[in-house]
Amino acid sequence: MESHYPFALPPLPYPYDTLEPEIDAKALCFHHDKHFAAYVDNLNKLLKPYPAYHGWSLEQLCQNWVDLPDEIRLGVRNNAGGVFNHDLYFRMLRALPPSSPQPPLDGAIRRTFGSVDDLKTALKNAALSVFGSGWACLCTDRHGNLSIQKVANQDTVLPLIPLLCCDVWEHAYYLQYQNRRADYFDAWWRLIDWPQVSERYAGLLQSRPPIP
Ligand code: MN3
Repeated sequence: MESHYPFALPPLPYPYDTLEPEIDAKALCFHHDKHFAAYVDNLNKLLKPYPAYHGWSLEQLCQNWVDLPDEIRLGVRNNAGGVFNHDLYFRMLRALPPSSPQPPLDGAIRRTFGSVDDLKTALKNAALSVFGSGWACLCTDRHGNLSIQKVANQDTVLPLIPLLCCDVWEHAYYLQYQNRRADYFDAWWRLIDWPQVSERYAGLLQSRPPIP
């Protein structure tokens, strides 16, 4: 992602049919090219008349929207969050075959949840219990402590760092799975790019500030 305004839609990092049959090309195309694109466009439109905020990073906009003028505050909260969440969502998926977490993430998952299957159960419970639209995320803090968080709408888990986020807005699955959110979750789980999630975790650990 660009670090500040004007934001651009990141291209889908794989062809539209890569994730079939778990997520079909039509559903993926709508989700990326229409929904994700709309968050990017709306965010730019909101910020355009406010050059004072053109230097703000996406993370700053997501976390400090309360400091924005009244008339764009809610819009920026929703659309900056939508950009942030979707950017990670699409980047952390890949074509089958299924992969598995790598060190040091695998050890952190065992210590925190018991096993990868236990993590799946916990994350699935979170995804299924989001009321209405939102996200279920595997997160880490700056010290590498893992947790599962749910957020509503397009809020983000910041200042926690999301490693992986499951979009449970109906637009993410209704075209293909209708009301079957659990089936969509299972399909999404098979598409997780664990090597990339693991690399993200390892990278965050390496750049963490020293514990005072
Ligand atoms: Mn979505």
